[in-house]
Amino acid sequence: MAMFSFLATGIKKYYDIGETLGKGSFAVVKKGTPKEGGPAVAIKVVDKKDAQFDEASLQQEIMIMKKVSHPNCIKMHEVFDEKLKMYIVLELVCGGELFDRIINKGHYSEQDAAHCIHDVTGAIAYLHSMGVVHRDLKPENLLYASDQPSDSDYETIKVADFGLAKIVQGGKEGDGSMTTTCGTPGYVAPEVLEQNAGGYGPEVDCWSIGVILYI
Ligand code: PIT
Repeated sequence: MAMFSFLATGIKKYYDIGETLGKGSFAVVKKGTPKEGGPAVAIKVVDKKDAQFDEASLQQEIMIMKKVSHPNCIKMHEVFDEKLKMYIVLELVCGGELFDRIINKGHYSEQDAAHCIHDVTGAIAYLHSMGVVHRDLKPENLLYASDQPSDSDYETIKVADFGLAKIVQGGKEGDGSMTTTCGTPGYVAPEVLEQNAGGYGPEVDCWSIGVILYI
């Protein structure tokens, strides 16, 4: 059973914060090493003084991540809410983004693509069953678990960045539908871009998975 602590201060008492791993939505993600020993973590650092900072949407992201427990989704461990910064302690993965893997590999086989999409559809089916729509699926938000792939075992992918995720009730029907235009051009479903239409539902994630599969 997962436990979450929301500590008011003092992440530096518990973790050494190291190198930058990447950039999420409106934040930087750094490597963290627990002072008391134990496995390293990823720490999403959000600057509350940043013009982009939106307390309500960060609280929503944290609320969603608290519920998420799936082998193909990055897990949240704990949150440190300090005066100037919010620190979200996350599961560490070291394999880098799918985006870079496709670029660097030169070739990306159908088998690689099948494994990748298997993991992503598993994660998204789970999220949808919980009423969570990701809304920003793209190769930059799909992370390889390991940078030391073994030959026997295929490489696990994990979905990251729940910064645009939203909870919907009852799929696309009724008041559960969404109207906010968001996401990343190129991966976003047409109905998300059609602002005057009748809203959209969880299937917008399936559109993005289709574009990712094609790439
Ligand atoms: C890692 C390694 C890495 C990036 C991340 C995690 C980012 C994860 C993440 C970012 C978010 C979010 C959830 C997870 O909402 O290079 O282990 O903005």
